[in-house]
Amino acid sequence: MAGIEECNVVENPRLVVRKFQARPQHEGDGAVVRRSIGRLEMKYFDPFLLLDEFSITAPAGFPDHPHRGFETVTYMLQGAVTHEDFAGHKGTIKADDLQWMTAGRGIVHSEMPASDGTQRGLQLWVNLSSKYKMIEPKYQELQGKDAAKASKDGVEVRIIAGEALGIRSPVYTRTPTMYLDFTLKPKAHLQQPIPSSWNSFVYILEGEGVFGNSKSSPTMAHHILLLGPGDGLEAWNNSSKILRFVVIGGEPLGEPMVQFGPFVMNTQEEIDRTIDDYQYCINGFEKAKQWRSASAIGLDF
Ligand code: FJH
Ligand code: FE
Repeated sequence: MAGIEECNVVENPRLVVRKFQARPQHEGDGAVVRRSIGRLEMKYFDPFLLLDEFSITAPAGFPDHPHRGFETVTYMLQGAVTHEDFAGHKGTIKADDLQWMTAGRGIVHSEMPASDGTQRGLQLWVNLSSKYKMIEPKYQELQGKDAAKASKDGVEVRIIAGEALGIRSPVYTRTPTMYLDFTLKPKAHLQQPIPSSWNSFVYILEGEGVFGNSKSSPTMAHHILLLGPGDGLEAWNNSSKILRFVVIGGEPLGEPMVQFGPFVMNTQEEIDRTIDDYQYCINGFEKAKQWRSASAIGLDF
């Protein structure tokens, strides 16, 4: 009977259809990432191209490199990274800060640890539909203190994109996307609506939780859980410790996708043109000519 104690916001909970551990792998210059989406077994979960959890110490990082055709979403959990692009846009992304970067027709940038100690964060790559792949690059940047937050009954949420507990994020998503960072106290239970036509998954950051079906066995940190059909997620923290995880969902683009490393287009012909554009510094890559980041030159930021 719904409605006596609480109104059921999820009537048809999504079940976990696939689950795997994101194991560490080498990336960039001496960096190690735990890649869940974007590795061989899970090349594309439309519209998501990649999810990396990164935990590094200087001097490892991601020196000058290009992107075209998608968005990178960098969310720091601990420490900080500095970034700098070929158009002079630069800054530091600190713990709890968000950078939503629309690479569009082209960005060349560096992402390097900003301080000593461990830097921990997530980077998500969201594909763009053909009509947005060649738009001018754009940034949406939000400091942790300005992030949308809500809490209720032992559930705390930071709303990076989309809506939870009646609060909306100010971030604009060209590919309709939700991105929620939940912390559940021991014994807390969550019901989070997710549009039925969207692809969605959970990535666990800390602790262990039960997802989809209250009788399923608990899953630990660094695991990704792909969710099946339904109108939302149910999760339980049956442990005696904090449970922290992100829930990410997006409307599938349903378009052909061809990827060559940091370039993501719709056809092989567009990829070939992109490789030429980057090599000859044209069609959006003009500023790459003779540009090197301060970190590549060895200057202090
Ligand atoms: C050389 N220079 C290889 C190179 C590769 C790259 C790359 C990186 C991230 C990332 C992941 C997590 C994060 C929060 C802080 C960033 C990623 C994060 C994904 C690829 C292909 C650069 C220079 C290189 O960037 O920011 O957590 N992940 C996919 N690779 C590079 O960016 C060799 C000499
Ligand atoms: Fe990058």
